[in-house]
Amino acid sequence: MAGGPADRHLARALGLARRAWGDTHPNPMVGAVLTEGDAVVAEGWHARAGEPHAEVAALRALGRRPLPGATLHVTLEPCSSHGRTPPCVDALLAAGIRRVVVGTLDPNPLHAGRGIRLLREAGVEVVLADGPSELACRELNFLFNHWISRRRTLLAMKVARDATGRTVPLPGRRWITGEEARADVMRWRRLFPCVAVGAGTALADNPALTARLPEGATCPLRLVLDRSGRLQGRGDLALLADAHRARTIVALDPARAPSGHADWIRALGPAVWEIAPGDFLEGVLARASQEGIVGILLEPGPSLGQEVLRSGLLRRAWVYTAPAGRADPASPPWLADPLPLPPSPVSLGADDALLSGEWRG
Ligand code: AOF
Ligand code: ZN
Repeated sequence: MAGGPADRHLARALGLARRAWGDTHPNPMVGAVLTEGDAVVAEGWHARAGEPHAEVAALRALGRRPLPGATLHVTLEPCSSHGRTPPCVDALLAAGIRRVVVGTLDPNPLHAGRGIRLLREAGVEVVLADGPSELACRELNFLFNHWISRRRTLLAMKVARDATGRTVPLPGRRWITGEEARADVMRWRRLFPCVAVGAGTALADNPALTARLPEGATCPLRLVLDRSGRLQGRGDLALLADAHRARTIVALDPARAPSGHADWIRALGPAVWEIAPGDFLEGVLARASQEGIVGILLEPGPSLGQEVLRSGLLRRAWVYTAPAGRADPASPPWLADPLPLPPSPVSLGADDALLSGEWRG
C-alpha cells in the first residue's frame, strides 16, 4: 500500500494521535480517520486513559451512520476486550464498518492480532499497513509497547555532548547544544511521565526539569537519584522548593543517606523513595514499575551516565551532538562514538546533530 491513499490517511491519523502527546499513559496514542470514497468525513483520537478510543471518537464525530462503503483508518489495531472502555471491534461492527486499515498490531497480549481476526471473521476487509507507515505507527508508542508487554518502566537517556564525548558545558556556559536541540528535548520531556537527574546535576545546574514548549509549560514527575543524601541542606533547589515540588520524588538509599534525610525531604513537599541496598538503578526501576510509571527520561551527568551505560538497563537514547570544543575539556569524555543507536542522524540547527532510537548496548 506504499504511498497510496491509505498511507496518506494513516499519516493524517498519526497527526491526530500526536495531539495527545504525553497525555495518554499508560495507554497508547491512537488516531483514526473515517473516509467515504475519497473524502475524509470524520476524525478522532484517544485523548487520555479512560476516555473513548480513537475509533469511537471518530464514529461519534461523524454523528450519523457511516455510508456502506466507508473505511476506518486507525493507527493501532482496534481493541477486542473490555478495559476501561468497551471493545472498539464491537463498535465498528455495530456501526456497519466493512473496511478497516490498521497501522500496526496492538502488542497488548489481550489484543495482539485478536482484533484483526474478529473483524475478518465478521467479514470485514482488514488491510494491514507495512513499510514506513507501519513503522511510524509502531514507533509512536514505544513507551506503551514496552510497558504493555513487560509491565516495566522503560529507561531512556538524553545527552547533550560535543563530538569528543564530553557533556559538561564550557566554564561559565549553561549549554552545549543550540536552541533547536534544546527545543527538541522539551518535546521528549513532555512525552515521558517522569524525567530524572542525579544529585550531582541537581546541585550543579539547579534544573527545573519542566517541559517548556511554545504552547505552554507542563511539569512531569521529577525524580532525583540522591542515593547518599547529597541534597541535605539544599532546600533552596528548584526541585525541592518551586511550585511543582509536590511533583518531585527523591530516591535514596536509607543505609547511605544521613539519618533524618528522608523526613527532611518530605517536610519540604517532595515524595521519597527509599530504595533497599543493592543495585540502586535496578531498585529505582522496580519501584517506578510498581508505581505504574511507563518511562523515565534520565538526563545524566558524567558519573551517573557512566553508571547507566554499565548497567545494561538503558533502552532508548537521544544524543545531541555539538562540534568538538563546545564542552569543558577538563571533564571526562564518557559518551564516545560509535554509539549503539540506529543510523538516524537528524540535523538540528547549523551545528548540532541528533542520533536517537533504541539503545542496543
Ligand atoms: C484502540 N483504540 O484509541 C486505544 C486502544 O482501558 P481501555 O479500555 O482504554 O483499553 C486500553 C487498551 O486498549 C490499551 O492497553 C491498548 O491495548 C488499547 N488501546 N485501542 O482500539 C484506542 N487507545
Ligand atoms: Zn479500542
